[in-house]
Amino acid sequence: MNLLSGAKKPSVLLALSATFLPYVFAADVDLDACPGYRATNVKMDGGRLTADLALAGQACNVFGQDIQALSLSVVYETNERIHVKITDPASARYEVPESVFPRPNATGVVSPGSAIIQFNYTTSPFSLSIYRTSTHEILFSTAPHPIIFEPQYLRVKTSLPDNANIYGFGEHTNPFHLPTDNTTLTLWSRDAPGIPVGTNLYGNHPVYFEHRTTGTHGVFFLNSNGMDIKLSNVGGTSLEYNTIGGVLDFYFLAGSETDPTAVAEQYSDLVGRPAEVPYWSFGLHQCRFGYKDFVDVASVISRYAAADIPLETMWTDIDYMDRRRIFTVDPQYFPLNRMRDIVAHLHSHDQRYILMTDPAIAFLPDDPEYAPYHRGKDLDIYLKAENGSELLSVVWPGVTVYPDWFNDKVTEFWNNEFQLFYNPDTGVDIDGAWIDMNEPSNFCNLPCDDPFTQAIELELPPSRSSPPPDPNAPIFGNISQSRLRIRDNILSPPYAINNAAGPLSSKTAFTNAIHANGLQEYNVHNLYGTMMSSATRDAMLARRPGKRTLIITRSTFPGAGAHVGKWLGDNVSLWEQYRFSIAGMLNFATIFQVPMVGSDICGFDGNTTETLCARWAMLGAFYPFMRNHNNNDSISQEFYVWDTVATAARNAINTRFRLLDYFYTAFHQAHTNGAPVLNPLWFKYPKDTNTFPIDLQFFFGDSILVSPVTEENSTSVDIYLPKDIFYDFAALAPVQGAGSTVTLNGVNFTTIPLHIKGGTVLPLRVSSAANTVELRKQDFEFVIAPGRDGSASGKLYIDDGELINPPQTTSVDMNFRGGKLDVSGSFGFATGVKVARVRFLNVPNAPKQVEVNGKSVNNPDYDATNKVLDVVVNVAFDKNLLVEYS
Ligand SMILES: *[C@@H]1O[C@H](CO)[C@@H](O)[C@H](O)[C@H]1NC(C)=O
Ligand SMILES: *[C@@H]1O[C@H](CO)[C@@H](O)[C@H](O)[C@H]1NC(C)=O
Ligand SMILES: *[C@@H]1O[C@H](CO)[C@@H](O)[C@H](O)[C@H]1NC(C)=O
Ligand SMILES: *[C@@H]1O[C@H](CO)[C@@H](O)[C@H](O)[C@H]1NC(C)=O
Ligand SMILES: *[C@@H]1O[C@H](CO)[C@@H](O)[C@H](O)[C@H]1NC(C)=O
Ligand SMILES: *[C@@H]1O[C@H](CO)[C@@H](O)[C@H](O)[C@H]1NC(C)=O
Ligand SMILES: *[C@@H]1O[C@H](CO)[C@@H](O)[C@H](O)[C@H]1NC(C)=O
Ligand SMILES: *[C@@H]1O[C@H](CO)[C@@H](O)[C@H](O)[C@H]1NC(C)=O
Ligand SMILES: CC(=O)N[C@H]1CO[C@H](CO)[C@@H](O)[C@@H]1O
Repeated sequence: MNLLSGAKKPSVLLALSATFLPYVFAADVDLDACPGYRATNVKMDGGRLTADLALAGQACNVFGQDIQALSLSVVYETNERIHVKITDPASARYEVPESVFPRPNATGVVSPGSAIIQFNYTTSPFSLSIYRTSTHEILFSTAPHPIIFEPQYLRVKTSLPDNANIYGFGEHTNPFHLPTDNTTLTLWSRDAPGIPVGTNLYGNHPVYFEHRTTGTHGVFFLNSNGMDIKLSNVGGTSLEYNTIGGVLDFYFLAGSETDPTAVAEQYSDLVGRPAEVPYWSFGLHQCRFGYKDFVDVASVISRYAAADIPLETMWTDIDYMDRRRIFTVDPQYFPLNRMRDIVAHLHSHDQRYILMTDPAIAFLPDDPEYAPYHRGKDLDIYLKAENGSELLSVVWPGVTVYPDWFNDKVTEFWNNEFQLFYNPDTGVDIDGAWIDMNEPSNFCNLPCDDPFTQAIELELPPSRSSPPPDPNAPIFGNISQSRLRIRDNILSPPYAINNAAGPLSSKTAFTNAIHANGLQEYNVHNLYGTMMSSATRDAMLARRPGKRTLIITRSTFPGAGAHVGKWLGDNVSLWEQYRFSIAGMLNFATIFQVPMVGSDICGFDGNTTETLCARWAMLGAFYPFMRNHNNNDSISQEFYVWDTVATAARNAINTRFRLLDYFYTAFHQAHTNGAPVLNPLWFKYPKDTNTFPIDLQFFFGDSILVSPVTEENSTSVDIYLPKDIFYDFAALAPVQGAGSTVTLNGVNFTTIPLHIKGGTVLPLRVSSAANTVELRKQDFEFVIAPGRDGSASGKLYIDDGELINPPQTTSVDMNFRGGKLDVSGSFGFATGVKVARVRFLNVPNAPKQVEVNGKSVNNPDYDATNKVLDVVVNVAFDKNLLVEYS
């Protein structure tokens, strides 16, 4: 949530103080005229290369003094990964701490002879390139653009193929296929109301994948400083990094010449694989800012039940807090005993509860009642201003302080607060966590020299606008590192990144704040949200040891997915944002290794409409994280509010639930090897250039092609079908794709077009259920959708859905060829359900003979129109299974 949402005084918000900022955009200097470096003392030793780099001419000093001498280190870390690092040997510069981003273990160095990409260089001026061993195709090359290395400005520029296919870099509202024509992508965590197109948003992922018909590779720049990444077509397509600190630390990932999945897997080797989430996380989540009291929250739960829409998890935003102070409940509006009643009701109905926790803590040194502040003060865990006092900011409760995630005692503090406030016996027994405002966000306008007055002007905390409920109101009734050199300009560096908030410290913590380990906020700003994420995961694990966590954060850095999931922030109820949500989600799920992702369904800011909400409920059923969330001053948008939306939601959740074990299996796969849970079309059709720009269709898992209607009031959609065989998900009839666009007409407001990709054996639950606990009691069916070669395969993974290390698991492979389906694997986890039936698609004629485990089946059902053979099986799903027809 953001202040604009509930804004009382926009004029105060927009007033940026002019006294603070000598804020200038980078002058149009000819960076290519800089001298660059000359390589000397080049030493090669197997897969390691080192060299000295000396400034190769007159310093250009564009944004500071050029550093005269640098060190180059190149390591072939694996056959698919080369690590290139350029540092200043004379001075210890900031590098992303190991504690936040653990480097991959050096398992030894491989020989370049076995590597599938190679490092190459020129000596003077020094330039580096990476090329594919097999084809000598150049993937990255800094020639002829000199490297620039100054105290607060570092620049690397690579040439790219014309109109290169670049994906990644985030977090942004941009097409998935990034425009290369004059695009600047700025990385600097920012509370970004409305997630405006082309501006820096909450998180930072300096990684891209480049796709060519000859292969896909990836480049990860390990740097947490503010930066601008520029794509340009001037003088040939190029990509330029401009960062205001740290070192040049690049990992080049070879990817593969044939399968884009390989580069995702290699990136997961580097940043960590996604944490698994509990099975229930995939149920429907309902949230909004503006539920006014506990009666309101309870009535939403009841209304979902009455509307027969499977609500899995109820959420509450900051409304529950006493004067917006974290780790408190409002004694009148959300009294603890009634909150506990709500949680008890949810848990007894196999439903869950999640509350928001912000990082900022109300600064109340004179109020002994607010114990969390004092406990933090006693442990001395708050982020400090440059002069050593607590850094003050203004967030929801008024004047606030920030926990310093680098402090040695912060885990003790955070775990303890979670144990106390979220205590199952005495507190609010949450099932997951939601962490927001962790850029960190600050409402104080620069220069913020009087946060107390600003808090008053902004009316923070706001007073409540409704009277408190009767405390006994009935609910659930029947309804209706080392410091930087002093000469560095930490507040206003010479190169001004294109931060949409203006100066670096605007609307966030001051960049001259000092962390407990001496690091300056200037360098580690972009890590705050990800560090809060790991700390919150630790706190949730301490509450429920051994159990998987569902934690949803706003700000992320590479590696975040190993701890948390992500929602795409404060979007707007607009068709444009409904469309953009797919690209945003593909970035996180496919590129950044943060697969538990979704956008606020029906939109957060502004008023949604019935048809937008209906279409969005159905698209949202194919987000990994499915949550309806809404703002304080918007009209209600729970799915039961309109009949069309309720029907749309029921239909789509029905399909999502039937597919849930298929998707759960994909998630387990992602956790195991980094293969994405969502796939852009080009991941599956890498040679089909028509697929490269597509970001309004995607695959849910490997095989379900989702093609939502994308225009307001429209009941038709133009979809691209690659040259392959597909099956309509509803009718199961074959659809031949021709590598062309097809118009689907008559797509009403309760339908979303879905196709099964040929070559798939889909494991489905035979029916949906009211929640995921009930869903797990439904039988399975297998749908066999043969590919062009007549074969099909699939996987199914099942465990208890709760434990990080489940003792028993069931893992089966389904293979179909020549009329024979073979389901085999291990059945360690007892599902207690049966395989009810098997449906074979694209069967040209009624078969003469059908057998299940060698026993002949009488009168199998054959639908000649759709070519579907439906075989009743009804055997316990605890052993291998063979179903064949001839
Ligand atoms: C590296 O190896 C150590 C010791 O085997 C292990 O504790 C650590 O988790 C590993 N780190 C990564 C990033 O894999
Ligand atoms: C490596 O770079 C040198 C200098 O530019 C060039 O002559 C050589 O052809 C390159 N090697 C390969 C295999 O591309
Ligand atoms: C590039 O985009 C910027 C910002 O939108 C604009 O000011 C500039 O004129 C553009 N340059 C070119 C060459 O189009
Ligand atoms: C540190 O600076 C802040 C704001 O500039 C000021 O309010 C505070 O009194 C100072 N603290 C000390 C110990 O000087
Ligand atoms: C709700 O209504 C049902 C059926 O009319 C009844 O059985 C149940 O006791 C009622 N529950 C409450 C809490 O009043
Ligand atoms: C949303 O609708 C409400 C109620 O009709 C109205 O008061 C409000 O101004 C609307 N908001 C916007 C952003 O249009
Ligand atoms: C969609 O229909 C509504 C109601 O008729 C209308 O107000 C709106 O302008 C239409 N939108 C578009 C994009 O045509
Ligand atoms: C919408 O379309 C679906 C699929 O064609 C159909 O089953 C359903 O009855 C339609 N709903 C309405 C209200 O027409
Ligand atoms: C993608 C998109 O439509 N973004 C818009 C969101 O809303 C803000 C205003 O709140 C616009 O500035 C963005 O362009």
